[in-house]
Amino acid sequence: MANRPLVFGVLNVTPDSFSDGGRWDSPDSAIEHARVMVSAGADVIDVGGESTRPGAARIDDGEERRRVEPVIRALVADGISVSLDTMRADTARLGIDLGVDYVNDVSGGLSDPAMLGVVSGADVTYVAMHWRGESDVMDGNATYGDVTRDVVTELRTRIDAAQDAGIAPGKLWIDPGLGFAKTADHNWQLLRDLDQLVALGYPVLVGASRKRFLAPFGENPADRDQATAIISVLSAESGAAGVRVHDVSLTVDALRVRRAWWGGAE
Ligand code: PMM
Repeated sequence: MANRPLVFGVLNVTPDSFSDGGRWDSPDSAIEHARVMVSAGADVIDVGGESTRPGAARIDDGEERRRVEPVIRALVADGISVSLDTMRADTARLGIDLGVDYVNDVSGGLSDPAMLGVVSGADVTYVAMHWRGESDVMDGNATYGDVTRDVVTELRTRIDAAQDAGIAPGKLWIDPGLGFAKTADHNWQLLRDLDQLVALGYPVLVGASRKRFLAPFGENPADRDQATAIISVLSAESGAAGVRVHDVSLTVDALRVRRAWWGGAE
């Protein structure tokens, strides 16, 4: 039986994320929500201080650090494994100093030229997501010959850049970047072909949770959690090492069903 993927609980400390914007933008409410996700079985909490929803404009980097710092401090003090979702090297450096285990960079090192160097000098795992430009332009970059082949090729260049910068192969994850410069059809094809990303030899993180391509299963983002949990199981079947989700409890439950299916003890 394949291993259970790690469950990354999404914690957007932002006023404007598409799926949960504004719900956890005070440190106390964010910390409380993270604890609830950990009780529900989250292995890692992915803290983000800047929205990457389509069309979003960038925020000031000081503002990003101000949003995430108190939350990371509290979660690390609780012994919770933290991933920091940032495209900025200075924010990553702060997270590293505070003790995060993962730096999750949706730009795969393309947004900030200092990022790979900052990460390579630290004892953290780097998640390189497939990306084709800032949120305000990405929808215009959703043109591919064959989306899986192109994403694999572009991720390979990010893997090479990470290794050239000194990031150890054992400290690198990759992510297809569902919804980032991708149409619904592109997302489904990437999910269908997930084994081709897994074949690159790095742990693969899948972030489908509540995204627009799941709109046929729920008009509002929070109504897409069942569809998300099913994708978590199907991703696990294709060899994903992690799933990034808003509703931790549904995904953990679905992964328990998968475990029982394969004869694992409950
Ligand atoms: N998606 C979002 C933000 N960060 N990080 C990774 N590694 N993969 C993703 O798919 C991803 C991400 C956008 O979703 P949100 O607004 O719900 O956080």
